[in-house]
Amino acid sequence: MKITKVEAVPFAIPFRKSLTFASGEVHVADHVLVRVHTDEGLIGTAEAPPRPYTYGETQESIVAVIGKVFAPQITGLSALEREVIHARLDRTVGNPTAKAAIDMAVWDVIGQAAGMPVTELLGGWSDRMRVSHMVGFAPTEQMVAEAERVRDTYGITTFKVKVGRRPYRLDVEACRALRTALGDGVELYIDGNRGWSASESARALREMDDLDLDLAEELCPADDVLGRRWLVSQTRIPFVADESAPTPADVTRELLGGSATAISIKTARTGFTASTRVLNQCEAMGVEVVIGNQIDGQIGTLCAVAFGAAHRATTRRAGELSNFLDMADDLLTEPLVIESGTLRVREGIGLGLTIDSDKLAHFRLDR
Ligand code: MUC
Ligand code: MG
Repeated sequence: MKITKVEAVPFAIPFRKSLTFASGEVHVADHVLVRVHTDEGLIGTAEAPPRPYTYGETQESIVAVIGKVFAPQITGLSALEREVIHARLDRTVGNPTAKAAIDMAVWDVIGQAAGMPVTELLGGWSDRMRVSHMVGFAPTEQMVAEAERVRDTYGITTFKVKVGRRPYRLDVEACRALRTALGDGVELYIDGNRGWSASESARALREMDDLDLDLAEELCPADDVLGRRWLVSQTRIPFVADESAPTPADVTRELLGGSATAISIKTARTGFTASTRVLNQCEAMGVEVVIGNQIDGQIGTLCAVAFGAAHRATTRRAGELSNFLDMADDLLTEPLVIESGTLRVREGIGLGLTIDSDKLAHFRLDR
């Protein structure tokens, strides 16, 4: 089962509704489709979503690093030599979504070769996850209207509210309006994408103390080391590290340093292999996790639910699995469906995904 080729195909699909947050905004899914081919004719598939404002990767850099660095390093290896594949990829620092997509595509090959669903190979805990929806920056009434629409249309009752604007009271007002409109039955949590200082975060959290927030994520930069520790030490809800903990080593540093008390696991940046390491670390240390979203398309979301549903700890909270709903189209032949607030894993061997060749021909940028 030798790897014969690793393809990196750039494509662009517009968002019907863009997502704006403290560190950036997304109007187009300018992602990279990654396909790992083997000598037995199996093809594993995954997608890499560049987030330049977070990790510095761009669509062009992902295509280049896969084509020039990673593909030559792993071509000729067996897809079963995952440790060797990772040792080669990990010689290069950074490039998380390029590495993660290769990892997940390799798992897809292994699942297909074994004739088994990847989600069952990973853990097989459940066949579904509850879904959490991200509400981006907008005037308060629009944020409320969006959450109500998503609740009424998809049955979603967990919302992550993007915060980190200045003055911070804009976000306090939006969160209060969401709680009032949606009632006590929904779960609300916040993600600042490092937009506030530690002291702004502390004030905002104090003013929202009565809103029954579940989690607070990346409210201020982890690089404000003492400020962040000071904030986390006084926060009464789990404080989630997302972009400050993109690798297992970062997870250790943030948790042991007191800069976070929970971890966002994103298959888009740690694939299945390193996500398993992060999850094992967190379970061993008694730290809560949440399945995050890197503003993935349907391929990435299918991967996230395959991993999230596979494990007990990742199913405790709703997973962030709905960003694809705002995209104008996608590449799967059979679209993902969110019903009654849940997303089911895809049945079938491997990752169970099939790419619509007409759509790929239409959206790919390298034709
Ligand atoms: C999130 O949870 O922060 C926005 C930027 C990014 O890196 O991921 C998304 C969502
Ligand atoms: Mg986040």
